[in-house]
Order: sequence, then structure tokens, then C-alpha cells
Amino acid sequence: MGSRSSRAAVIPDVDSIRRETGFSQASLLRLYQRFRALDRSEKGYLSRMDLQQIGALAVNPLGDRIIDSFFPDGSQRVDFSGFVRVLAYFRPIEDEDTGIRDSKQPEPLNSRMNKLRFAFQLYDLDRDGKISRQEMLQVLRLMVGVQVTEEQLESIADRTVQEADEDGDGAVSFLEFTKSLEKMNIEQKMSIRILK
Ligand SMILES: [Ca+2]
Ligand SMILES: [Ca+2]
Repeated sequence: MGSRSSRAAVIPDVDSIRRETGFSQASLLRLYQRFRALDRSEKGYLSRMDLQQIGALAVNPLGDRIIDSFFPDGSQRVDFSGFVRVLAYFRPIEDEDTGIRDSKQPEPLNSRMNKLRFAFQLYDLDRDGKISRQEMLQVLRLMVGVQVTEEQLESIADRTVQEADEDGDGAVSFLEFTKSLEKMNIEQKMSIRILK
């Protein structure tokens, strides 16, 4: 047990991962330990089943969809950098992030806009850039409990789409999505503390 990764240097590509995700060395080290603990059979990657052990995802109604996003091209394994890249969207916005940023640097993954983009693609299953009434209905089905009838769900889906749909094409574009969530504290809702 003694030799088990106590230094960030053991993490493959640690510097580029840190630049891309904004996680500190210390956080990356803890995430790496978490990654290795989740990887119970020491495969060097995580499967869908490994990720299902994460409590914050298990209790999230969209947990399965979030887990899907760890496997963007249909592969069934995610390595450490892929794991951290998704988690970076959920990184709480800390005080240190509000400081002056080099304008040449890309927008951090946990910015409000990137969190919104990530949330949007959880809805937009067919990736056509719009949330259709049907896609809205599918998300509501996951989020709302069994006490709501199908008919009620359909009317909630209709109303939700109608309220956000400014150009009247019957679907919610990303821009309409961001506007409809303007008043919602997405930064907080899209923050999952994976580290205790
Ligand atoms: Ca769509
Ligand atoms: Ca629209």
C-alpha cells in the first residue's frame, strides 16, 4: 500500500490535464486516487459499472446521461484524462477562477457557458442542436417521479418548450436554452463535489 501514488508526478500527462481542466495538482492527485479506487480490477480505465459507484451520479436523475458523456464515441472505457475532462464541467467555480485570466487561454471548462453547453447536450440526444418536445419529455420522465401521469408530463413538456421557444420552431435551441436558464443558478446546480 505504501507506494500507492502519493505524488502528482505519477499521473500520466499531468501538466496538460491540469492546463485543460483547471484542477489544481492537489485535486488531480485526489481524483487520481479516486479513479484508481473506482477501478477495482486495476484495468487502467473505468467502465460504465465503475462510474455507477459514484454516489453523486447514482442519485442524480440524469446520472445515466452524465455517465454516457464519459464515453463520447461509443467506447466502453474512459481513461484518467477523459474522466477528469468530464468532471471539469462540474468543478465548482472557485474564488481563484475569478481572477484575471490570460485572454489567450481558452475558456475554462467550468465556466457558466461551458456548463450550459454540457447540460444542453444531456437533453439533445440526437445532437441536432435543438431540444425537441420529445427530448424534453424524455428528460422530464427521468426527473419527475412516478406520481405524475403521462398526460401531465406531456403537458409540462409542451409548456416548457413553448416558454423557451422564441422563434416558434417548436424546439429549444442552445440560445433559447441559455436564455430560459438565465435566472437559474446553473453554476451551483452543475457543481458536483466528487471529492469529499
Ligand atoms: Ca435534438
Ligand atoms: Ca426555437
